[in-house]
Amino acid sequence: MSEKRRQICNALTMSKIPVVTSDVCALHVPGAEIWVGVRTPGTEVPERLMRIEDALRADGHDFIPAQPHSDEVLLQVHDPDLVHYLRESYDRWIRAGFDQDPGQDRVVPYLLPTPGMLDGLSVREPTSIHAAAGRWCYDTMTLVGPGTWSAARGAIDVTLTAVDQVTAGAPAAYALTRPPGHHVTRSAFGGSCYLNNAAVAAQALRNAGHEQVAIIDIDAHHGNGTQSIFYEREDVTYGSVHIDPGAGWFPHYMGFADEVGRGAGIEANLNLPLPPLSTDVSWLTAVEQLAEHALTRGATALVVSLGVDAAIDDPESPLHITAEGYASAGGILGAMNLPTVAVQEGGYHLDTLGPLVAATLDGLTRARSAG
Ligand code: SP5
Ligand code: ZN
Repeated sequence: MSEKRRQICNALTMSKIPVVTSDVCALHVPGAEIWVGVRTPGTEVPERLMRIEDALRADGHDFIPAQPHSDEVLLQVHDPDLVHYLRESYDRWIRAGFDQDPGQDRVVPYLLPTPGMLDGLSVREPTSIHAAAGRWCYDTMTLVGPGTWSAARGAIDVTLTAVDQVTAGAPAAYALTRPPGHHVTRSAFGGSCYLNNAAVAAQALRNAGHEQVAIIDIDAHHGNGTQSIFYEREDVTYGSVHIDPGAGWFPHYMGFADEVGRGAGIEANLNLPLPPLSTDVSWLTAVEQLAEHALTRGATALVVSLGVDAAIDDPESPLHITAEGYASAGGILGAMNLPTVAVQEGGYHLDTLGPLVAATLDGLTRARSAG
């Protein structure tokens, strides 16, 4: 086919990836992050949603409202007690009067039952909410406010609706999720995340009959929660390119190259940490390696943890990826030609995050159509 004819053909067949949204995702207002003990403005703000939505509307995407889904898949990837805690914690905090005395309007941990503290004893379920705050959350940056549960649970509905699109035959769907999810393990949340949207997407695709599902995580940070949920499983591969935790970056304790999976999950996990100031070429080489790893493992469906905080202007990471880099990453992922669910993770530079997501989705669609 001539290049001209191919372009015309693409224009006719190329439809924009459908975007699933829910208004409730805007209800989570972090209020602050307690960072080294100081109350700082949070960066994972509701406006992120509007900025992404605006860019995708301008680009001509179709929008689909999220449909309610049961807790079934959610409880396959998370401890029911974590889910129960998140549902109730804000109301318990207010009932205990912490908003009045000492005047803290968000749920914030003060005591963390670390392995060193417990010294082999199993963790007891604390009776008070201010102790429970450290039982389920592993940092002081991820506060629970009045709309947090609704938004986090709404993001699960957004995710599962995107999965439904793909299992019904759409080549790809994008879940405009907020809050993000990839830092949440089976039973602990943190890193501005409350429920693991990407893990829920992967599990739902498994339930729909895909024998091998790949998660590729291009958020600037290592998705320690997703890695951990699937670490011993051979049916879900997790691959991530991210800022090197060994260079002093969140999540600090996980995301190293020697974490390859455990037991049946050995070799299903691939971490590609990059040094600060890395640019497009090394980042895209890593994305290619992740795609190859997933295909070699026999993946028949793909979940993309689409964070755009590796971008050069982003305040939360020192990676220097351009919009063209994101478009090329979309191209690499699209060329895998698998049914694909992309879920939004991080990305905090309000002026560029919409165009970055749009560029990635555009790259994804073009590569598929050209295939
Ligand atoms: C989903 C996601 O991208 N989570 C990122 C969590 C990492 N947050 C680390 C925050 C470190 C402190 N931020 C203070 C910002 C001061 N410029
Ligand atoms: Zn991130």
